[in-house]
Order: sequence, then structure tokens, then C-alpha cells
Amino acid sequence: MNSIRISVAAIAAAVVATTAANAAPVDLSSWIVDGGGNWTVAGDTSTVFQSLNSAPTVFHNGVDSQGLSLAGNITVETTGDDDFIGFVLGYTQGDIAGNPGTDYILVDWKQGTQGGWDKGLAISRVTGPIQASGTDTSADAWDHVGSVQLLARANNLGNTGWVDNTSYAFQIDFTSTLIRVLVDGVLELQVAGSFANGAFGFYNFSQPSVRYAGITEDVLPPEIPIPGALPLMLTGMGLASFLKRRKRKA
Ligand SMILES: [Ca+2]
Ligand SMILES: [Ca+2]
Repeated sequence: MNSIRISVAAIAAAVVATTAANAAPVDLSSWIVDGGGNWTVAGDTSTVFQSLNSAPTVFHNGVDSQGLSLAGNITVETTGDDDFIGFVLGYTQGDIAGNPGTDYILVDWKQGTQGGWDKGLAISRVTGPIQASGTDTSADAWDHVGSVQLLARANNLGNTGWVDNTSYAFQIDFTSTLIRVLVDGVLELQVAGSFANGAFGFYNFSQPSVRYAGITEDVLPPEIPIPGALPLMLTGMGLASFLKRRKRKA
């Protein structure tokens, strides 16, 4: 059995100031395609567009990215589909097909409820292959079963789909012990645990016309100063004792 311990801190939605003062534009021309998507980097090299209603596909930086914060805007530029957009963290080329030891984090956002999955933004851990056709509504990556283990749904957008032709500002903080996802400056996901290192990437499944624009990268401080960094088990008991400790301290 894998001994990784993952927990979710039930932090109320909070507006967190982004620390983008030193953020640098990311050159996406060196990023790597995995899976069946068609990713085209724009002339400014910090924007990329994925055009196909494809099998699971990733576009990633190919380097260990813990200690970094990635930010930018994500927009679906069509009214014609309602499927998955998102991100991967700790990714290795070939993980879609299931490398030995596959272990990465998937942040995905579905516009519409369909098949065995409800609309909304969620975070999951992937430990095996997720190959499937672009329309397979019973795939592991669609229903979040088998190789894909749901960890949590987002604080506010957990049951809310993305909107057509609407840009969302995202920020993703990735360390060995903590992952945070902010959308439009609001903390949506915060998961503490022990995470494998690997690449930052973008993810689409069965969703065409997705643009990631103005991508920047920043170096995180050594310790992210928030209480969610405590290692807790993902159980009601772990969460209850965490909240109790917080209460006693308060
Ligand atoms: Ca669909
Ligand atoms: Ca689709």
C-alpha cells in the first residue's frame, strides 16, 4: 500500500492576496505535449490554445516544479461543449498511459453534469493510466474512479461549472506538502499531504477551444504561512481533531 498521507483542510473561502510582484512570464515554447490534444503556442510564447475534443491530454513544462506558483488566465472559447479543463501537478511524460509509479495531482473543472460526474472544480490524485476516447463518459478520468481518486471539491466552485467565453484568473501553489488553487483571487482548494515532485501542466479531456493565456511563474517562500500545512489524515476524525486544536489555540 502506498503510504502517502493526504488531507484536506476545510478552510472557509478566503480572499488571498496574490504575490505576483516578482512573477515572470513563462516561455511555453519548450513545454511538452502528452496524449491526444492539439496544443498551439501563440507568438508571445506565454499563451497556448488546445483545439480538439480529445482524449485526455496534458501540456507540461517537463521539470520538477515544487516550490513554484503558476498563474494566468483560462478561457473556453466555444459554446459547443461542456467538459473538462484544468491542470496537473507532479506530472511525468507518459503518465496518461500509466508509467510505473504514476502519481500526480489532477485539478479538473467540468462545465456540465454528464455521465457519472457532476459539474464543478475538484482535486484528485492519479496513480494509473487514464487513456480513454474523447467521448468515453465511463472512463476513470470522467467518473473519478479507478486510477483517479477524488480528494476534494472546491470551496465555492465545487458544484459550479465554468462559463463559456469567460476568463478566469488562476493561481496554483505547489510544494512537497501543500497545494493551493485560487480562482479569481479566491482560495478554492487547499490540500496538505506528501506530494511527489514533477511537472506543472495544463489538462483537457473531451473539451476543445481552451486558451491558457499570460502564464507566469513565481518562486514561493520556503514556508507558506497558512495553517493548512499541518499533516492530517483525510478522515473526519483527522479533520475534527484539527478543528479542535484550532479552537483550543484560538
Ligand atoms: Ca460533453
Ligand atoms: Ca466533449
